Amino acid sequence: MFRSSHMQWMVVHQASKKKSRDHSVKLKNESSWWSGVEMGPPDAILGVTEAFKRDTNPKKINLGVGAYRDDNGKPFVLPSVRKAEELIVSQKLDKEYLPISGNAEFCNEAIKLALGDNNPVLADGLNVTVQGISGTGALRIGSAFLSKFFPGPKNVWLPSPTWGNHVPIFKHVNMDVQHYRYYDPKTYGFDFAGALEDISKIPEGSLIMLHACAHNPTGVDPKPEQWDEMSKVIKDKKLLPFFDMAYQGFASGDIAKDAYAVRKFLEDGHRICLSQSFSKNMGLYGERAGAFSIICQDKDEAARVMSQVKILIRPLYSNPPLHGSRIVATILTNPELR
Ligand code: IK2
Repeated sequence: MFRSSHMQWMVVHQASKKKSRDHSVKLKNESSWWSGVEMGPPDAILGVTEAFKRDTNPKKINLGVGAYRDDNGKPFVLPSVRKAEELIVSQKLDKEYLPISGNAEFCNEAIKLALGDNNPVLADGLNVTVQGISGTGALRIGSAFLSKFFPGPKNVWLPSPTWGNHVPIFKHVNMDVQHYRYYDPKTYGFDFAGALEDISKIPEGSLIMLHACAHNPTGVDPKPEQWDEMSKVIKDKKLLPFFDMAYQGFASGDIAKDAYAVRKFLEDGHRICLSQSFSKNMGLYGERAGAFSIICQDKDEAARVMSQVKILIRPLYSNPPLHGSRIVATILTNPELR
């Protein structure tokens, strides 16, 4: 049944393809569709990797994107990841599509890692968590949702400086990008007073982006008591905090310590957005394993938000990739690998 209607479609499609081939021959002779496309600059971070690959100097070192290397400077895959892959392959799992929202076990484990297993938010079913195409994809889902549904001003306040990709991610969804002071070059530390002063001037009901830990590019994080203070000011201003957690475990070596800000803000009653990446803490860069979460007021709201997030994802990439999510879920549910 499927075959015959599919074959019919093929016949019609082949005929129309021939027509469009004739058309493209004509176009080539006249002018190109893309003659007006200007050369763009290489990406500030990934462009360094491209230049590194082209460079023939034997002493070259790639100081662009951060990724695990062995003592010979070669890419390093964590033994726990290798073991997880062996376990996955040995199960001879199928390759069916994941749901739009991704691998449910992965989503569940990801959000538990961020919030802590016993967080009441999870027990109450207040989280909407979907798998993203790693941290960047999670941020893209978040920015798309916020640009469509955030009731506050259509701008986002980012720390200065911030990860270079934050700016285009929000600009792509037509949100204005503003900055609050973060790094103090005089002390090489966190500009606590400057950050608080700027945050206290952000218009009420706005969106603020916070690096949960291991701030990129400075590596400078607020201390727990500074987070406490920031949580108060952000609450007073009724801002929506969007945490980008791309390095859980990297700042202190302790998953829980690095989640301090996220957990504290929830404890203080904030409803947050959260993007997570497993590129760095599991060294899964190319597997693109990440998650995006929104913490809602109640279960009913969570169901409505989930329905809209899925509507946004479906025409973007339909559903996320399997393998990386299986690796993460295997590691997080296996005490030895974890
Ligand atoms: N958010 C922050 C703050 C990051 O530093 C990164 C990863 N940065 O390094 C890789 C790069 O520059 O592309 C991300 C999000 C996104 O991480 P990923 O999409 O690799 O999971």
